[in-house]
Amino acid sequence: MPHAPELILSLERIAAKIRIDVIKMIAKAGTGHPGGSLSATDVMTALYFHHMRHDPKNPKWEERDRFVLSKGHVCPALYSAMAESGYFPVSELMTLRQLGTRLQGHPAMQYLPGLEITTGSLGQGLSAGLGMALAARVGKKEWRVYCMMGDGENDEGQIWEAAMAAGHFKTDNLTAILDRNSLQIDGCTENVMCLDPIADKWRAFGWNVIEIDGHSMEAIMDALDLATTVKGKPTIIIAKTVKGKGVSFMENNAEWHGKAPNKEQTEIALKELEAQAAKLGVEVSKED
Ligand SMILES: Cc1ncc(C[n+]2csc(CCOP(=O)(O)OP(=O)(O)O)c2C)c(N)n1
Ligand SMILES: [Mg+2]
Repeated sequence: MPHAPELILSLERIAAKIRIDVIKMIAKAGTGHPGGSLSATDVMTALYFHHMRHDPKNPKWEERDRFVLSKGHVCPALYSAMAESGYFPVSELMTLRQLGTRLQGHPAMQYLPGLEITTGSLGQGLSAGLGMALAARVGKKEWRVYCMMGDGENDEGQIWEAAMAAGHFKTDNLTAILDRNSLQIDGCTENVMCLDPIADKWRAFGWNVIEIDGHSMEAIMDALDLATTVKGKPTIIIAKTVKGKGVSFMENNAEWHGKAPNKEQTEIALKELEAQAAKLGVEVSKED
């Protein structure tokens, strides 16, 4: 069923805010990963603000859907989605990477309620998500598992062990999202370790594959809906994205994988993102 234009617009507005948060957080910390945070923002927004069943005021709610951020380095986007949806105060975002913060440089579940798992060492999230999905099946639970991976992360062998097992066990309550921004830490994914034909590879492991524009809110919402209807296999949504999306000098530039913008660069980035937000009708407060 098509989604109402007002819903799509409201999600686009939230995504615009999250991108602003991401830049402010990383700039304040002086360290972090903006590129992959900005590419993952739209999918994460759709999950946290519409698609997933969860209760920010009750993070341990047994019936909640589970989200696993396997590419843990992009946690600024996750923290912002969590704060903006009510897990903790938005003001806490500015503690990213400070000593003693709950918002560690990679997600640490022992500190922050709402995180399902500690990640950062790439390659492990899909295995954990698969375990959760199987646990739901054994417990006859309705909840679903969503696992977001990076494309560079798909170089990890453990991903393919989990992929094979998920296909074998026909875990149709598991939806993976591949943030296909075509860049990783050292440059173009196809030069570091050729992934294509990536869709065929996942299909060969027994997965239903949906390929979308990962910045089209409409396409993201349709794909997430479709994934829940597929029976007998897990689904992977290959979301074609732009690393650094929304900030002109960060877009498609591997240099911005894991570095904070300086003062001037932050000003330019925020000006661009705030203009995009304003176009969508978001009121941007200068004090935030
Ligand atoms: C096991 C492991 N090896 C290496 C790293 C260092 N590392 C951090 S991010 C990254 C690149 C990830 O690229 P990708 O998955 O494409 O992430 P994105 O482009 O979404 O930022 C690497 C190699 C790590 N975190 N874990
Ligand atoms: Mg990548």
